[in-house]
Amino acid sequence: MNWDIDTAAAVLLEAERQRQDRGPLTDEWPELDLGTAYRVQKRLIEKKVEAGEKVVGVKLGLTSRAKQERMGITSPLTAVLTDGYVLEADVPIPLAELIHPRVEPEIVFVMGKRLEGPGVTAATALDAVESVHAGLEIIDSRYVDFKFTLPDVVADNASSARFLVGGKALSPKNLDLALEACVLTANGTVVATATGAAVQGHPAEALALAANALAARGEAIEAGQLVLTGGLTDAVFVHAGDQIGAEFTSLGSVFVTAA
Ligand code: 0L1
Ligand code: MG
Repeated sequence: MNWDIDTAAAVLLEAERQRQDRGPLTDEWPELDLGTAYRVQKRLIEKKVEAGEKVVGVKLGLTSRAKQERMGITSPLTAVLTDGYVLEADVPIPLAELIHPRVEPEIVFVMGKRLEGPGVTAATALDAVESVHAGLEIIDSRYVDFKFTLPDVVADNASSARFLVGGKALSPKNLDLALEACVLTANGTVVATATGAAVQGHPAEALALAANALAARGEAIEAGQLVLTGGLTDAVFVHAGDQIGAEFTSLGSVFVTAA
C-alpha cells in the first residue's frame, strides 16, 4: 500500500465500521510520526463530519499513570469527540458494533468559555469551565490487542468508541477535583479506585495541556464543548450483560450495561 494521510484515515475508519482490528499502521508505514498522525486523526474526523457527524468536544488520553503503564506510552494525547460517539443514558453499549470494548471512568468538563493556548494554566483553564460531571468512556482500539505506538493511537482518534456523561452538573468553584474520589465497579465489584489527582495531578492540568497542545496545531476548545480529561484508572473489558459503574464522591454515579 502507498500510505498517505487520506489512505490511513480511510483504512482506520473502515476498520471501525467493519469491526475489523488490524496491525499497527507504523508496521507498514514507519514514517508515520506524531505530526503526521494528528493530520490522519484530523482527516478521519473530517470524514465522519462529511458523513453527517458533528464535533462536540475534545478528549485527552493517557493522562494517568495507570493508563500509561497499561499502554506502555508515557505521553498524553488529544483526540476529537463527535456526536457519533455519544451514548445516551440507559442505552446499552452496542457490543455488536464494536471490536473489543473496554470502559474507563472519566472526569468531564463542559466549557463555559472558549479556551485557547498557548500559555493556559490550570487556573485559567478551570475558569473557562461551566460544569463538571462524572463520565464513562468506552474505548475500542482498531488495533489488535490494543497494541500500538503513540502515532498509531493518535491516528486512531485515541481508540474513541462511545462515551456517556452523568446528569449531575457541579460548578468547579466549590470542588477539589484532585481529591475527588472514584470507584470503578464491574457487576457490583470494585475493580479500581483513583482520585482526580491521577489525571496529571489535577484534571484542570489536563485541560490546560489540551488547550496548549491544540494551540500548537492552530485549534482551540470552544464554549459549549465537552472535554473528557482521560481515564482515571485502567479500563476494564466489557462483555454481554456486564454493568460497569463509575461512582464519585461529589459528582455522582454513572452506570452502563453491555448488550
Ligand atoms: O482516557 C484515556 O486514557 C484513553 C486512552 C486511549 C488509548 C487507549 O487506552 O486505547
Ligand atoms: Mg478516556
